[in-house]
Amino acid sequence: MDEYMYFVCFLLVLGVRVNAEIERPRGVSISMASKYEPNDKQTFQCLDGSAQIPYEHLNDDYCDCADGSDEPGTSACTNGRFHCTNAGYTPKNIQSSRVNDGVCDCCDGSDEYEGKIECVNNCKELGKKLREEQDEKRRLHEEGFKKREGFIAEASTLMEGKKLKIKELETEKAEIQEKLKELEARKTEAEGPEKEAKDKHEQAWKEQKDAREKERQAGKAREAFDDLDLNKDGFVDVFEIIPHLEFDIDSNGIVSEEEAKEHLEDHEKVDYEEFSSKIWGNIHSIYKKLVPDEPQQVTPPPVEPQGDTGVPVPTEEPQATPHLTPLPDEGDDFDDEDDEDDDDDEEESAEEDKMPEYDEETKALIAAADEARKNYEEADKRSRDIDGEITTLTSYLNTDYGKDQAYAVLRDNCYEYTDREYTYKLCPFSTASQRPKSGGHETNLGRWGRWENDKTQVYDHGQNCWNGPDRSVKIHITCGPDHQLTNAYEPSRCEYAFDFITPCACDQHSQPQVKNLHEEL
Ligand code: MAN
Repeated sequence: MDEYMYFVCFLLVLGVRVNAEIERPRGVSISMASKYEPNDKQTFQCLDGSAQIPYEHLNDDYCDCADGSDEPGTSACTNGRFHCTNAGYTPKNIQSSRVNDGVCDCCDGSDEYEGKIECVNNCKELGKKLREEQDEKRRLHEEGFKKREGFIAEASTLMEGKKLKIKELETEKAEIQEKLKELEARKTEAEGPEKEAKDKHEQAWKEQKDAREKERQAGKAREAFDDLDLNKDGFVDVFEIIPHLEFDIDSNGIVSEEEAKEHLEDHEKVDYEEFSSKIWGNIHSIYKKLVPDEPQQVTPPPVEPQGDTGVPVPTEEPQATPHLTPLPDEGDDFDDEDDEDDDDDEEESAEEDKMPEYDEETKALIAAADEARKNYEEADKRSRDIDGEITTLTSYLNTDYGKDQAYAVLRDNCYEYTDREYTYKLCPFSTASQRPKSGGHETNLGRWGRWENDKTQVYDHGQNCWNGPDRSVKIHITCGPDHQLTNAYEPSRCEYAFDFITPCACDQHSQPQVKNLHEEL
């Protein structure tokens, strides 16, 4: 036996696997193999440096190292790890306690070498399946990547179109501004004569109306004077005012002489001229006509029977005057005829108060001014609409649509996801919302805020949460074959998270890494 063969036999005794490539004790990965190479002194240094043990104590089913590194291939150390190579599939580290426990944990069956159970090596099949899955993922990614290229081109065309539109609108706006100046001048020009003609017409009508009103009031003053002048002496005096309870200033139920006098502007009596020019204007709104009533104790100063002079002279005894009561207020059934007369009067006066139509010349001036106003207002509205359109377009262009502007294609679209309770909606670069499945109001979860990183968006300042923050959403974006909201949840109250897949996220860097199908033996 040559020296090499002797060494191999020595290793086999220790449970060290030998192959053409790398020799290492059982349960050790290729990457760790160098740490397990025997040194000159044939010792092993525990990986945590806690001890140095003879090489033959490796995998001797007795735990020497505090970190369990001396027993990678047995279940002796509670904290040890066993490495399954799983050639053809993915390598795996399992807890040492699972070695030879009668359960197949590694697809290559290497963890059950004592034969408690016969493990079938199905790593190849698993590897095949995994490769197929990864191929499908790669295919979808490729598909997404191609779509993304298309979106980038689409976004670029879209942006160019919008920039062009802004230019067009700006040109139109400049033209309209010029036109507006001219239209405003024309409007002012037409409104001058229009105003003059209208004012003239209205002034004439007002004068007519005032004259009519004056006449009407004069008639009413005459009527009231005649009614008040009970003794028909051509004067209204204090004692003729007293029966009129509407002149009771302090509301004590009677009209005192002083109160009566106050209404007569401190005169004992007034003739018609004074009444109509000074008194009527003050009392017409409160005055009420007296009507016959049950006898009541109204006591004007007693007057003596007319003497030779014809002037009434006060007598010793009070004399009854006709018993009168003010006319009832509107709404009483009293004296319907009079009411009707009043109604007729009012209708007539309302009819008279209506301004007559403008004459033909004024009408033509108004029509011309209306036309000038209409033209100005239309142009002004267009100018304001243009401002609005430019603002919208500018905000569109100023939004960050991610690398290569690929995400711009998502704008103006909305995506929904429904769970047991809510339908969640995401309108990228605009809003996120939530609406109960059972019906009811939509709750605003946030408006477009910012990119937190190249695959996470934030929508914030949503509807305030009772006793909590304003609602907000984080959108976690991953590559997928189509734009789709795939999940929505609420990690903490009123703070939501959406999962969104889209080809826009299929950039080259995020291509799925093919999992290392370990070829090591
Ligand atoms: C609504 C929904 C929920 C949220 C509560 C907070 O019911 O918006 O998502 O947790 O309000 O009160």
